[in-house]
Amino acid sequence: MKAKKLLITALATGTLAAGLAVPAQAATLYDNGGYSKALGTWNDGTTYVGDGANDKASSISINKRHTRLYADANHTGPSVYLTHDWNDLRGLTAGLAWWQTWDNRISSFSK
Ligand SMILES: [Ca+2]
Repeated sequence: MKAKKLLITALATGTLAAGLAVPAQAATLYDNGGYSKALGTWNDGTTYVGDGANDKASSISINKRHTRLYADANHTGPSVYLTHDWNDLRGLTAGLAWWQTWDNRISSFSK
């Protein structure tokens, strides 16, 4: 009886869904900054985001899952480990040469 009450409480507050439902998808890419014009959503093991999204992302949301981004397909090339969303990838330079940014550069993801 007590367990049932806890379950109902959890459902009512949304904590059960948040605690158990691990998102299947890791990252959503957007063509523009500010999470505008979604290109698609991909999971952690994506080896290539496809021609429609390759080298186009200007902002990214990672659904609270840490994600490594790669400049090239198949998890190759320069990479950066993200721990939070970025609303303007022009401001992210880690892992690249000093004159480069992650704007219009992402090609694949891993965990
Ligand atoms: Ca873009």
